[in-house]
Amino acid sequence: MTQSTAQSIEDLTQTALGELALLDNSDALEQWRVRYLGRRGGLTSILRGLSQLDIDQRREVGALGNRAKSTLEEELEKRSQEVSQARLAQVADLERIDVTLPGRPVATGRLHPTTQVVREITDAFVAMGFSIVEGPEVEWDHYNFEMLNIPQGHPARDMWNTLWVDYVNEEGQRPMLLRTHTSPMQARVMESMQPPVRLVVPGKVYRYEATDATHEWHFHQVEGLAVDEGITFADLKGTLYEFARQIFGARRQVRFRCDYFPFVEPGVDMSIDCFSCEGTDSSCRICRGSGWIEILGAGMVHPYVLRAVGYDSEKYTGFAFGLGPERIAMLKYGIDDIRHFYSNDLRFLRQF
Ligand code: 2NM
Repeated sequence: MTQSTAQSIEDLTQTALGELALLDNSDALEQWRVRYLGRRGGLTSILRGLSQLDIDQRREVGALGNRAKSTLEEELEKRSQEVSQARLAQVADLERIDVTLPGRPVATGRLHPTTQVVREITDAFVAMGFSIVEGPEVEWDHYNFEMLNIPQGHPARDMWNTLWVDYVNEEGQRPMLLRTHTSPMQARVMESMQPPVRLVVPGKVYRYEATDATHEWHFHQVEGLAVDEGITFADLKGTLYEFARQIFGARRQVRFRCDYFPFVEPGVDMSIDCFSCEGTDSSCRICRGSGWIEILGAGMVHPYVLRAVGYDSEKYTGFAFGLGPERIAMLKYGIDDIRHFYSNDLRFLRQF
């Protein structure tokens, strides 16, 4: 009995130590402790059996058992220390910062080239006392055409190939559209306040149009308006000349020529002298040898438009203008295809 109990203690000790060496975390160590040293553990069971033995054997085997218990406890303590040290080292390794490594670049976004140019343009007018106003992109025929002296059947409606919204009213008409210019907002503002008015309306506009290098079905406009007593064509010229110099540089010259827009009379277009060849290159890519680049349309607000919004056209006069930021950006940056703006090619966008 003594012999076999002593052997069990020895076997159990060897098995336990063998397992202990393989444990690498505190949960496993605790399970090991319960298995061998706990109240129902292997060693405890053996020692409980000692009561069956006579007093001498009990003393002898008891001493053996206690030594085994101490050995297991000491080894457990040692292994616990090793495991927690290893864990600390692991954490330290994970958290180690190599301050000599180069920083990782932070990927930031940027403003779309159209947005940048729209802001440059509106900034120039804000500096001259204009306010910025924005309006709806889905408009009524009423504001987009009727109020701007373009009634139904007017040949000038052909100038704007309109995208109509499917909505049909009680009279069987489709009165809703995607605005073809931003001027409907100017009609809305004039309708809601008396002069003096000085505002610019930047925003998206839409045309039912096949796309090519110089045409998109959606693009941007900045349209402007100044109405007050005594505003003359000289105010139009001075304002737009100053604008051209802000955007294209103080050396620029401007040229006005007659043009037609139904909401103005007289109407003009404005060109700047070619900043690329200064009129010296007959095969210039920018001005095509003419020496002039057309950058906007303008005119004196038609009396019909002033009357439509409820202004006294005998008392007030005004000038208005419209321009395309994409076209301005194409000229400024030498972009040869308007479709680059909205095809979301990062190789294009990252250049701005
Ligand atoms: C242009 C050219 C000429 C224009 C006119 C108006 C309004 F609302 F006052 F009648 N807004 N914008 C205008 C005039 C726009 O774009 C080429």
